Amino acid sequence: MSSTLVLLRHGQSQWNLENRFTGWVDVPLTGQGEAEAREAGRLLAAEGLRFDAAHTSMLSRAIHTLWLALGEMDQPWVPVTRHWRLNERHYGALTGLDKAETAERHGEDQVHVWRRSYDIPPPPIEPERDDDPCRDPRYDFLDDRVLPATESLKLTLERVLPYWHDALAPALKQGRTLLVAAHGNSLRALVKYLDDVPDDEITQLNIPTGVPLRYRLDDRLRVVESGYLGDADKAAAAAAAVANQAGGGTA
Ligand code: DG2
Repeated sequence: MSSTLVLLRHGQSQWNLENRFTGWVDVPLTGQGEAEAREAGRLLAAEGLRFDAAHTSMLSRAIHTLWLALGEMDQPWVPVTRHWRLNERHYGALTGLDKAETAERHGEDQVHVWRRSYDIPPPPIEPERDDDPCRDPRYDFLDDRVLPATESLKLTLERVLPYWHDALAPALKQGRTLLVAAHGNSLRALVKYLDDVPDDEITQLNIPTGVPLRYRLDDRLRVVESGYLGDADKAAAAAAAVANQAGGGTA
């Protein structure tokens, strides 16, 4: 039995616009981000996709993107699960900093390592910072020991994978069609896993905002085909723009 999984990074957020490291900080979509989410819905509708279920993080930019996309598809009834394991990677001490200024201060190579390396996390967020987003009451139900102070992509994948195995994979094995609206790095983690991308190649992967990435999977959840919906050149240009947020050309 084959199945379809669509991964959708949220539309442009306020801190994407301001070029700030965001991670677990709950920032809203911009007007452009809302338009990207609606356009994603139009692309999904044009493909005739009908979702059995949708999954998102506990962060508003992903949740609102999902609402807007499903609304545009006229499928607002699709059951939605929000889960902290789909949150963006925690950006540690970089949280809130300007990406380009951080590159000027620490060098583009160092910032590239923090943004895109597989297993090197940024420095942990300082314990005295009361703006650590993990302090938000929405996470009070969680054991403190699972709350990150920083995350590499590897740590993000280790946190996302239980959700894949418990919630996503079983439904896909039953042939369900799923939509996952999440974040640049929580989705990079899933793409790394699905496509079995080597550690040293995942550094080149950048996911654009608001462009649906469709996977067709076989009954063993192996990828049969995958690709962005809509204009491929536009998706590639948007991914390149993400790579360039801290300067330095290709990331
Ligand atoms: C961005 C990704 O996450 O940033 O945390 O700043 O997808 O929630 O906007 P998102 C952030 P980069 O890893 O691309 O710098």
